[in-house]
Amino acid sequence: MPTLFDPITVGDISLANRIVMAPLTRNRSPEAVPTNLVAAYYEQRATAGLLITEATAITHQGQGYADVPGLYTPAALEGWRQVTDGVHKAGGKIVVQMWHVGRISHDTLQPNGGKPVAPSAIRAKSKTYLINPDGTGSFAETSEPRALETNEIAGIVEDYRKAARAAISAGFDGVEIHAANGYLIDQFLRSGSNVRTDAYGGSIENRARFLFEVVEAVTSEVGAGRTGIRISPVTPANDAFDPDPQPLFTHVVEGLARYGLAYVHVIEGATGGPRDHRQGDAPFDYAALRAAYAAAGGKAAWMANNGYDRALALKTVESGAADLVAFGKLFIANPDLVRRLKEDAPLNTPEQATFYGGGAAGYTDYPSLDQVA
Ligand code: 8OZ
Repeated sequence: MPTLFDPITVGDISLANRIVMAPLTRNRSPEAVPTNLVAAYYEQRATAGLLITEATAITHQGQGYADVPGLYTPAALEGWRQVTDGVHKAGGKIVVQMWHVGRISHDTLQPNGGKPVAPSAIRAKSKTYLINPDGTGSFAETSEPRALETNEIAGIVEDYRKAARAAISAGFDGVEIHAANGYLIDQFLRSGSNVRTDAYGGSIENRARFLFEVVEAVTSEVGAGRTGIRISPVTPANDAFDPDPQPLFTHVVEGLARYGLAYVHVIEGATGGPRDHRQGDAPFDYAALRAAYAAAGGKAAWMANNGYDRALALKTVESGAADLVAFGKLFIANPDLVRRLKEDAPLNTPEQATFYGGGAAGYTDYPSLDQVA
C-alpha cells in the first residue's frame, strides 16, 4: 500500500504527496481581493500535495463574512493569479473552493442590503463576522433569509459555472465545490433547512437536485478531472441538521459516482470538533459511504479530513481507508507540515486569536524548521 508521502494523480491533477491543506477561512482579503500577503501564505505551504484555498464566494450574493475572497471581480481574479503563480513556481498544486453561503450571511454584506437567500425562509442559529465602521471586527447573528424562487435557482447554477471558468482562467489546477458545513448546497440537502415543496425539496432526490445541477454545470465547464467536492454528512456547523444523514449522503455519493471527479472530500464528525459527532440515532458509517461510492462505480480519490494527527493519517492511507488526508489547523501553524510529518519533527501550535482577520501575525510568520534551527 502507498504511504502518505507517495505521489498520486487525482483526475487530471498530479500531486507530489497525499497531504492536503484543507480550506481555511482567514479573512484577509478586503473587498474580496486576495493580497500579496495571501499569495505569500499559500506559497509558503506549497509543499503540500494539494492546497485547497479558503472558501471563496462565487458571487456577491454568495458572500457571508467580512474580508473573505471572491471569484467574481477582475481585481479578485488578478489577486488569485498572484497566488496560483506563486504556488506553481514553488512546485505546488492549488484548487479554489467555490462557495455560496446561502443563509449564513448578513443584510449588510448582500447586494443592495437585501436578504440573504436560502432554500427556505428559516433563519440559522449561527453567527457571521462583520467589520464595524471603526475597522474592528465582531460576530453578528445571521440575518433572516428569503426562500429562493424556483426560477432563480438556474441562475445560481450558472454562477457556479462562471466561477469555475474564471478560476481556471486565473491559473487554478481545479475547483472544489463546497457542499459542506451548512452553506447553500448543504442547506438544500438537509431537511432542517429545506422545507420546499417544489422539485428542490421533500424527498432526498429532490433535496440533492441542486447539488447535482451544480456538479453537472461545473464538470461540463472545466472537466470532472479538475473538479472535487466537499461534504460533511453530520456536521452541526452553521445550524446544519438532518435526522437521517446516512441515506441522504449515500444518495449523494452514488450520484457523484457518475462523474469522473478528481476527489471526494469528506469531513468526518463535527467540523473542527469531535470526530464521533452524530446526527440521528446511529453513528455515521464513513466506510459504508465509501463502499457505496465504489459500488456505484466511483473512482475519484477519497480525501479524509477532521482532526487527523500524524499517526492516524499514516494509518489511514496505508490501510487504504483514504487516498488523501487534509489537515487544517496544523497547516495554519506549520508551513512545512509535509517535512515535519515525514521527519516526525515537533509541530508549531496554532494560535486561535489570529485565525480570522488581521495581517501577517499568525499568518505568514509561523517558522519553518529551518527558521527554528
Ligand atoms: C470558519 C469561519 C468562517 C467560515 C467553513 C467556510 O466552515 C467556512 C468557515 C469556517 O466551511
